[in-house]
Amino acid sequence: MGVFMNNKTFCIIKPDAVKKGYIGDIIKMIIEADFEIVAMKMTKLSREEASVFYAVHKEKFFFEELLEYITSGPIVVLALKKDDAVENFRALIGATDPTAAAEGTIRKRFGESKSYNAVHGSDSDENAAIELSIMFEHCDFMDCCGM
Ligand code: FUP
Repeated sequence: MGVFMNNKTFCIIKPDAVKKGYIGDIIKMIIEADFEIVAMKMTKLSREEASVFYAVHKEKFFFEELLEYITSGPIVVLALKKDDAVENFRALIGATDPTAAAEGTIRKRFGESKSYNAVHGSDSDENAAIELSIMFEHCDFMDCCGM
């Protein structure tokens, strides 16, 4: 194992999925895929927070649209635990473009387009650690206080 834990990942249930009432169905799929939820909250990102979170995409043509969208309404953020969490969660959510996502994936069921794709999942252990630290305080985690 490298410097980063490989048993945690970070998930966002994005504004489109929250607005359409999919929070419950998405969390059910996450639990049925044997992820443990170790932290969770509903929040709304400011433009500043979203710029920090999506800093890796700041040169991309879709950056402005991405900021508009992710700040457009409430989101649910989750810290998820499972062996090889990043890889397993990427498999559960499916391809970025929902039309290309495999059957049975979250994005196939609930995503609408490449931008409105229902959920985010970290793409590496390093980014999972960064994203979790941006969105949560250490004391938000169930396993930090032995529960
Ligand atoms: P993913 O890691 O699957 O979320 O996808 P990417 O890292 O390629 O994209 C990051 C975010 O940018 C995605 F949530 C969707 C958004 N995006 C767009 O809005 N338009 C695009 O053309 C590509 C990505």
